[in-house]
Order: sequence, then structure tokens, then C-alpha cells
Amino acid sequence: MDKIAKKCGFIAILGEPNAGKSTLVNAFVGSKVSIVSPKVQTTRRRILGLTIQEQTQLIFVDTPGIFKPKRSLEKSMVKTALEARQGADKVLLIVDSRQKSFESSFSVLRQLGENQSVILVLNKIDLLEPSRLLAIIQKFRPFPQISDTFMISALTGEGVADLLQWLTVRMPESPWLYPEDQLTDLPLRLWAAEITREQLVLQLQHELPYETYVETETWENFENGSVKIQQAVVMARSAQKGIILGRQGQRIKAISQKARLEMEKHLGHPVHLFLFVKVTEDWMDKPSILREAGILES
Ligand SMILES: Nc1nc2c(ncn2[C@@H]2O[C@H](COP(=O)(O)OP(=O)(O)OP(=O)(O)O)[C@@H](O)[C@H]2O)c(=O)[nH]1
Ligand SMILES: [Mg+2]
Repeated sequence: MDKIAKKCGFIAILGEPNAGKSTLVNAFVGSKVSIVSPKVQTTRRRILGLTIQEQTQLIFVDTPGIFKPKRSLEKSMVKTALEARQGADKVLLIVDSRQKSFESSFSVLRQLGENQSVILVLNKIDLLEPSRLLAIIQKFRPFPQISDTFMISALTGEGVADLLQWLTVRMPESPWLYPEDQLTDLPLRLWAAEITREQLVLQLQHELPYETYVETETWENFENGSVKIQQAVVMARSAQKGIILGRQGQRIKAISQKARLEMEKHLGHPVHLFLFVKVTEDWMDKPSILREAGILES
């Protein structure tokens, strides 16, 4: 019997902030590889999510949202997102279909240009009257680069399996580029830092200073399977420290507890998490720190 050839390909996941890109990548992978929050600009770096469907390895490239950047961190995020399509076999444009105006998605399409073939993915249809979908599709008609349109809910999973199947059959013949059991390219230390940042965003919401990042400083594995992780929450100004600490350190305690549980759930063994706050003035303008935080690629 002939051996079925292996296939492997890259799928870039692009779109405006908060469209549901990371939720979709996690749904494809079946595990949390990329953090999710109701706040815009949650994803700050390119993150790969991997899955295997029979003989095909699909490599999803989660990206920061595309918008009009002002600050240097924002500029590097948008650049990362736009560059993700280079070498991609398919480009998905994720759209929050509840938007009143689709101008920010149109702007992404214009930035990608007419030569970039794009698959339009209308997301969050669980929140939408089905009768509105046709009108939304009409609005995207002026963009000839859209080859196909899908309607999904990344949250409930509706339409996700169909889209995955559609992509699977279209991947090129190629050896697999990552080991079979790997789910992401994010090293564990960075992943753990992201899990803590997710709790910061979820628990502090608009109070969280934009200029906050998390760094895993030490990671110790013990023979009994448990792990000790020490992380710094890095702030740009010492005046911001109190927001994270909370009264008598209650806030940072609650954040640490939730992050620890989330890490344990995914790592499958006990975690001892130690969080502390560190101040590094104006780190966002320092490329060396941006690189260390994984935001700027070296
Ligand atoms: N109801 C509903 N909510 C969704 C769906 N997909 C995503 N969300 C929610 O939308 C919010 C943003 O989701 P993310 O996956 O973080 O969006 P993103 O596009 O990665 O955002 P950035 O990383 O900030 O660009 C979260 O609160 C998600 O739970 C969906 O299909 N339906
Ligand atoms: Mg995201």
C-alpha cells in the first residue's frame, strides 16, 4: 500500500484587536497556547499554535491585532502582525461580526494589499442575529482578495471544525516541521509569564497600566514533579506598584493564586509561584528589554 504523504503548512491569523484571534488558535489546538481577555491588545507577540489532523501538521500563527500604532511597543506589535503573512500558506482575517462599522477590518485588508489572498472569517456569530450575516458579507464585497468566507464562533466552537478541515486539505505536501506532541513554539518560561499577564489583565482590567509585562526569572523542577517559578511583574513607574499589590498585598495574592491554578491545570503538576513587582523606568522604549520580553524579534 502506498504511504500517504505528509503535509504541513502555516496559517496566519490576522485581524483587528479583540476579534477573537487567540481564542480561535486555542480552539484549533485544543489547549491554551495564547492568552485571551476582553481587553484589546492582549497578544503582544507572534505565537505558534500547532495541531495534527491525520497526516497534516497545521501551524497557526497568532498575531497581535492590527491598528493604527502610536507608541513604539504598538509599532513593533503591528509590524509583527503584518510580517506573519510572509511564508504563510493561508491568511485568515478574523472579524468581530458585531462591529457597527467594519472600517478597521477594511483597513487591515488595504494594508495587506490586493495581491494577498485572504480568507474572511466572521467570528462571534453566537452573539449575532443570523439574518445580519448576509449584509455583512456584502460589505466585504469590494475586496477582491477575499477568496472564501466562513462564519464561526471561536468561543462555542461552531464552524471551527469545518474551517479546520477545509484548511487541512489545502496544506502543501511537506515534512512536519515540529515534533508531533508540541503545541506551541513558546518556551515554557514565556508561556508561564503570559499566563500571569492574562490574570493581570483579567483581574485589573482598565486599571492595569499598559506598560506592564511579566518576566519569569527562575524556574526550578523538583524530583517529586513540582516546579518553583519566580516571576517579576515589571512596571514602568514606581507609582504604579500599589495598583498591582493592592491593600495588604491582596491583589497580587489573588493574581498569583489564579495564575498558579491555571499553570497547574496545563502542566499537570504542582506549581509554587512567587510573584514580585519590579520597576524598570520606560522599558517600552528600550529595544533590549522588548526583545527579552519576546515582543521584538531579534
Ligand atoms: N461571544 C464570543 N466571544 C468571543 C468569541 N471569540 C472571542 N471572544 C471573546 O472576545 C474577547 C477577545 O478575544 P481574544 O481571543 O483575546 O481576541 P484577540 O483577537 O486575540 O485580541 P488581541 O490579542 O487583543 O488582538 C475575549 O473576551 C473572548 O472571550 C466568540 O466567538 N464569541
Ligand atoms: Mg490575541
